Amino acid sequence: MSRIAQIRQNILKKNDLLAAELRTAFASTGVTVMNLVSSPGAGKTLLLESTLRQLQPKYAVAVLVGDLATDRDAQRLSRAASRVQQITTGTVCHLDADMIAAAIKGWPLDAIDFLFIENVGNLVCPASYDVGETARVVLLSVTEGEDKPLKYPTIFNGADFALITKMDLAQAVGFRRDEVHANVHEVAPALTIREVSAKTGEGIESWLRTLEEIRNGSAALS
Ligand SMILES: Nc1nc2c(ncn2[C@@H]2O[C@H](COP(=O)(O)OP(=O)(O)OP(=O)(O)O)[C@@H](O)[C@H]2O)c(=O)[nH]1
Ligand SMILES: [Mg+2]
Repeated sequence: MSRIAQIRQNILKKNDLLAAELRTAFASTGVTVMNLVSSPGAGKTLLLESTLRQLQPKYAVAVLVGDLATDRDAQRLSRAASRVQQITTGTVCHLDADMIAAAIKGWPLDAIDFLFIENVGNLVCPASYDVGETARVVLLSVTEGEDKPLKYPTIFNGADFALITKMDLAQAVGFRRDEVHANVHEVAPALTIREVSAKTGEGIESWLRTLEEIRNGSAALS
C-alpha cells in the first residue's frame, strides 16, 4: 500500500472509532441522529426547514449544518429550531466524527430527541465518513439527472434511505421516475426510496412517519 493510501486508511479508522463512541452516546441518551447527504442544492435545508417546523411541537430537535463557508443555512434553520449550529469546514468537503463531537460538546443530549446533520453538499466525500448517525439519508433532486446513482454509487450504497426531492418539478424537467428507481436499485438493491417536495408538501407526511419509525426502531432500513 502506498504511503498516502496508508495515511488515508488510518484517518478513516480513527474516524470510525470516534463515530462508534458517538453512536453509543446518542443511543444511551435517546437521540435519533439523521445524516442528510446530497449534491449541493438538492434541497436539504428546505426539507429540514419544513421537517423541523412539523416535528418541533412534539420533539426537541437540534441541527448541525456543514458548509465550506458562511452560516447562511444555520441562519435559515434557526428560524425553525432552537438549537442550530453551523460547522464551517474551510476546504474540507465532508463532516467527520471529530467535527460533530466538537460541535455537541456541552450539549444536554438527554434533552434532545432528534439531531439532524446536514452534511456538506457533495456526492463523494461524505460517503466515507461515519458521523455516528442512526440513519443516513441520501437526497437526489429530479433536476440532477437519472444517471447519478450509477455515477456516484458509494453514497447510495452507504445510505439507509433515499429521498427524491423537488417532485413538483418532475413533469417540467421530464423526470424519468422508473429509470431513477432502477438505477438506485442497481447500486443499492434494498434501498427504500420516497419522493417528496418541500415546496408543495408532497410526501412530507410519509417522510415524517419514517422519521418516527426510525426513532422507535420499526423502520425497514437497508
Ligand atoms: N421547486 C422546488 N425547489 C426546491 C425544493 N427544495 C429546494 N428547492 C430549491 O432548491 C434550491 C436549493 O435548496 P436548498 O434547500 O438550499 O439545498 P441544499 O441541499 O441545502 O443546498 P446546499 O446546502 O448548498 O448543499 C433553493 O432555491 C430551494 O428553494 C422543492 O421541493 N421544490
Ligand atoms: Mg443547505
